[in-house]
Amino acid sequence: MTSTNSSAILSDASYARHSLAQIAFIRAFEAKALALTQTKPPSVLGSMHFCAGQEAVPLGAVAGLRDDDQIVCTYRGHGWAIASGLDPRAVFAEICQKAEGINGGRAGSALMMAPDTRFIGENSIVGAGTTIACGVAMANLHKGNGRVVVVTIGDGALNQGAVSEAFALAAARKLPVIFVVENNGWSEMTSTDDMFLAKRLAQRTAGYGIPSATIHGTDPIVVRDSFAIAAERARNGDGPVLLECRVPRLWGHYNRDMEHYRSKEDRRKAEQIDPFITLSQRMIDAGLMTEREVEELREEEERKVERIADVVMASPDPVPEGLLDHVVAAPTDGRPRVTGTKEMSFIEAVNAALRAELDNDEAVIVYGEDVGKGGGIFAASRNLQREYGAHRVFDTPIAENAILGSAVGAAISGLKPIVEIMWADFLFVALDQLVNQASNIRYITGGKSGAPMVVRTQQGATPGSCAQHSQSIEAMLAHVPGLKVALASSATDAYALLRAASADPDPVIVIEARGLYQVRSTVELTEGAEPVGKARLRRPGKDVAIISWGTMVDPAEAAAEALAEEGIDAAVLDLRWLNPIDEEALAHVVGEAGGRVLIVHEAVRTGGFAGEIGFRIQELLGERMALSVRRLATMDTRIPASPVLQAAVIPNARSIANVARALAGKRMIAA
Ligand SMILES: Cc1ncc(C[n+]2csc(CCOP(=O)(O)OP(=O)(O)O)c2C)c(N)n1
Repeated sequence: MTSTNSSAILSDASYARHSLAQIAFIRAFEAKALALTQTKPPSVLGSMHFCAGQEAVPLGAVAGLRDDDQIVCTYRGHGWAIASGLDPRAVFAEICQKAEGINGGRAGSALMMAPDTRFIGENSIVGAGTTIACGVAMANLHKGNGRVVVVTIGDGALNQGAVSEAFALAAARKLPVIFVVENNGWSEMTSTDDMFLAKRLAQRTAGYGIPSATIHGTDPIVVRDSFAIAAERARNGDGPVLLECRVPRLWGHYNRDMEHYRSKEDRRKAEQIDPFITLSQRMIDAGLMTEREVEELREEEERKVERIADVVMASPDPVPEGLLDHVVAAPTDGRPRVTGTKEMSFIEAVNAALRAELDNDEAVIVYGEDVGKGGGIFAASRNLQREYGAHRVFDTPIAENAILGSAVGAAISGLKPIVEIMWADFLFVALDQLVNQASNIRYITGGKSGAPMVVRTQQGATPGSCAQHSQSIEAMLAHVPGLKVALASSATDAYALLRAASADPDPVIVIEARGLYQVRSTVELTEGAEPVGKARLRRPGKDVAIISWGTMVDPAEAAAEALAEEGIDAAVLDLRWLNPIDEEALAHVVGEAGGRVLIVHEAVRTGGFAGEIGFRIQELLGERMALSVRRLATMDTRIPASPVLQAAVIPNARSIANVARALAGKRMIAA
């Protein structure tokens, strides 16, 4: 472990003095914030996580970095935000959830973001920032701008899967990332010693080939110089570094922590290495400051904080007007120009759409497991690496959180990642990056930033596919505000929807149908893309409307054809988008069919999206006409591998026709 001796401070006197003032400022800043949560009643509500004792890490790090290097940090990020150069008043206002806060009160203390600056943001999901930082670094490499990304985690976060995935991706792609472990000896209420056998946590990355060091995080000179060395290495193309910064946790885990689990002795030891005390003592010992000057410096910084707090607390709270703005971007109304048509299979259409996007925009990158050299296990990206280069089309470690998290980071940074998650079932090991991360960027930043990324995946049962490779999961994704979800039911739409997703400024998940990959249809090749959220009427009809998406659209159409032979006129609407929902198309097709509607999906019944669509129809039309709404879905069961068993639980053209016939029969009786 490295530390400087007292004499080193003489040659760095002005930096040391500046650091002491910054530590005093951040300490006073947080003490004031803490006090505001402790008034009766509290002046500020909610949790706050303070960096008291850890201040020298952010300020030292920033001193060792280039001015445009970026920061991704944790919920314990007040010090990082201030050291990054954000206006302390705007930071304080955000902590107090005020309108003038950097996120207008949408983030609060633990999720501040400003990706349009060098401060990418905090993260309240332990470890999640690490894969996002990888994506920011990927964008830096892509642009060749020489920027380095610093991502901080606590010691406990080292045990998160996402962090291991970030190490793997950063190592595989030699990303310019500095991983920082702020080891304060505690993870919430659990002592670090109880969770690790290793005495130096920095050893963790040895197996990844990532060099590391353990340093005194209380010494701003050591921190600055260590970061400068790590940054130079990363900037030179030598890949990531990990710095374990040993720091004391002077206060509780958060503002209401009574620390009943912590011994007095442990707290006393922490106080002994308080960076304000140790640094000021060294300044005094070196004859650079007197005790009185130290005291005056501290009082001066406290006065600055008091002035900020007074202004902030007198400033207005956010207003509910505009509350729903920036959940997603405002809808667009683009019209693609058809440049030709071609008959192709579903998977060829995906390949053609990827190719069009790569041609269109240098910012498009395509990656995932086996996506690069191998061209994807279903050949979606076949030949693309050869044609567009390994810097734009590449393989990743088997690390779904790293794939999605890096896509978030790259998207925040101006790239357009189109990533593949091989099977929809695998999304579950990494959902955090969609549900907690991608979905929040636009909302929290009030539209200043977004995460324009596309996630391609495929789902559904095919003969022999096991229960972990056959689920239909669209409802779980469509439930999340901030995410958009499309399902393609043909080659035609595989192309159109992927192009639409790529043109959209928000995170979009395009769910393909593996069972249809070899099915051919005529694809309209286009310049530009249609806007998101448009359904496609496969067939008009007056007697009953069948609404479906993905794999069930073809069976619905086959059912409608069979019913036509019986004299029943059934409409088929391919909804295509579950979020946003095309309400106009929905209301129209149901209205035309006299309110008789059948919703069909391959996903299981309970919690399936038919429930949402049925209620939406009720809300849209319930006061205007009598409605008769039915649904047909896979039974509430695990999906068996045997094709015989699969056929017994999944809807098909015959079962769809049966329910639709019964619905249409009602009309005939009424007539
Ligand atoms: C994925 C996840 N799991 C658990 C939590 C709850 N939690 C918040 S902070 C924390 C402790 C983290 O400890 P450490 O990584 O050492 O960082 P420190 O808080 O000490 O800075 C826990 C368990 C969370 N926010 N996210």
